[in-house]
Amino acid sequence: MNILYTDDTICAIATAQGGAIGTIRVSGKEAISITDKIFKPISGAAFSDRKPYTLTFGNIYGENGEIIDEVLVSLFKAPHSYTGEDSTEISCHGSSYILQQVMQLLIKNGCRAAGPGEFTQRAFLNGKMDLSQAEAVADLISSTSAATHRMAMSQMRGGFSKELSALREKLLHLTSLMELELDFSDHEELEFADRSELVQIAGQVETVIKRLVESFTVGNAIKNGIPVAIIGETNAGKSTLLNALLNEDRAIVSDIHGTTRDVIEDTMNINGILFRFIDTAGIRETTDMIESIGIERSFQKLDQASIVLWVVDSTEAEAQIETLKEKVLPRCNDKKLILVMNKCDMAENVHSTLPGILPENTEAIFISAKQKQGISELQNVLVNMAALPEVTQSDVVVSNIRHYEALSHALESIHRVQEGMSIGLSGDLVSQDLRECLFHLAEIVGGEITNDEVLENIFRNFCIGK
Ligand SMILES: Nc1nc2c(ncn2[C@@H]2O[C@H](COP(=O)(O)OP(=O)(O)OP(=O)(O)O)[C@@H](O)[C@H]2O)c(=O)[nH]1
Ligand SMILES: [Mg+2]
Repeated sequence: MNILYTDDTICAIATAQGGAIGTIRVSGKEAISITDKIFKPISGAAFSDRKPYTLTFGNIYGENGEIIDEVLVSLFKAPHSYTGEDSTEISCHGSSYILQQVMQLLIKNGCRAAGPGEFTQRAFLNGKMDLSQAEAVADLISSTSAATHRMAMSQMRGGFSKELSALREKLLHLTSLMELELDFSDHEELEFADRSELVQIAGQVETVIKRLVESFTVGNAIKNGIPVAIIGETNAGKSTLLNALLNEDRAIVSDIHGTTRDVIEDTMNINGILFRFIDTAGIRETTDMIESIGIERSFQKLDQASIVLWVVDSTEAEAQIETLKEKVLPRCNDKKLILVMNKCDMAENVHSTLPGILPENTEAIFISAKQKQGISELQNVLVNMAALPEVTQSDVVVSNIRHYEALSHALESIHRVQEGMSIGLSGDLVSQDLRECLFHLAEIVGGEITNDEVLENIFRNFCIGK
C-alpha cells in the first residue's frame, strides 16, 4: 500500500465561506462513530444505527452540553462513498464560528484536519477513480467557462481514461504478438503474424496518441488562455501595451531601455475567449548577464506562443523591423503574427512608411498604447484570430501538462517502435519500446507505478475539503 495512505479519520470544511449553509465532511473508519459522539438526532435511533444513504436531522452538542447548531447529516458506508470509506457530511448554518466549533469537536473526538485534496486522494487510492479523473475533479471545481467545464466533465467521467485503456489493449496485443515471435524464434519453420499487421496496429496507436498530443494546443488554450507573446525592442511600449490590454498597471513602464527583465503574464477574457498575455524583456544587444537571461526567455515565450504581437515604435519603425526581422520572422512560421505599430501619437504619416517593410502575411495595426488608442481594434483582431474549435463533452481534449508530457513520451516510444519495425529490428528491442510506451500511458492514469512525489504534487493544488 502507498505510504501516503493513512487510515485515520479526516475532516474538513468543504464549502466556501459566506454561504447560508456550510458543509463539513468526515471520512475514515471512525467517521460514523465520531459523528455519533457530537450529533444527536431529534428523534428515533442513534445516528450510528441509521441506515446508510439517509439524511438525519438533529443537533450538534458542545462539550458542556450546549447546542452548537441544528444540522442535517448524511451517512455513507464504505465502499459506496466518494472516498470509498465510511463518511458523513454535516450541513450546518454557514457561520464560520459554527463551522470552526464543529471542526474542533470532531478533532477532539479523534478526527484529523484533512490536507488539500485528501478526500479525492483517498478516492484514487481506494480505486474509485484513476489519477486523470482525480485531476479532473480539481479542474471541474476551478472551471470558469463552458469550455473548461466541458473538458473537465468529460475527463472526470472517464472519456480520457477509456481512450487510454483502448490504447493499452492495442499495445498489449502488439506486445504479445511480438513476444510470441520471440518465444518461437528458434523454429524457423513457423510462420508468425505477418509484420505488416503489426505495423498497421502500431500505426493506429500512433495516430491516436498523436491526436491526443495535438489536442493539447486547444486544451491548454482553453484552460490557461491562448498564449500571446508581446515582443519587440526595448522601449517599444510592450509593457504599456500589456497594461492597456489587461486594463491594470501590471508591469513597470519607464523610458529607461531594458525596464522589463523577466516575463510578466496574466490572463484576460475578451469576448468570452481567454487570452494569456505575456510581456517580455526587450530584445537588444547587451552585456548585462541578467538582461541576457531575460532576453533568452523572451525567445522561449515567443516560441511557445500561438499569437505574437511584435511591438514597434512607429517613429523608428523601419529601423526596428530591419534589426529584428531575422530573429523574429523565422520563429513565427507556424504562428499568427501581428505587427503592432505603437506610439502612433508621435509619428507622422506612419501608414505611408509601411509598404515595403511589412513582412508578407502579417497583419499590421496602428495604436498608441499610452493613450489607449487602437486597443479595441487590436482586441478585435485577436478575437478573430483565436477561433478555437468547439469542444463537446464527448471530445477527448488533453489540457493537463502532466498528461501532455506523458503522451509526448509515449509518442516518442511508438515512433521508435515504428522505426524499429521498418528497419527489421529484432523483436526484443521493439518490445522494449512497446513496454516503454505502455509505461508512459500508465503514468497518466496512475496506480502501482505512481510515486508519492507525483501524488503529492497533484493533490497539493487541490482545495481543502475536496
Ligand atoms: N508617446 C507614447 N509613448 C509611449 C507609448 N507607449 C509607450 N510609451 C512610452 O515609452 C516608454 C517605454 O515604454 P515601456 O512600455 O516601458 O516599453 P517596453 O517595450 O516595455 O520597454 P522594455 O521593458 O525596456 O523592453 C515609456 O516612457 C512609455 O510611457 C505610446 O503609445 N505613445
Ligand atoms: Mg517592458
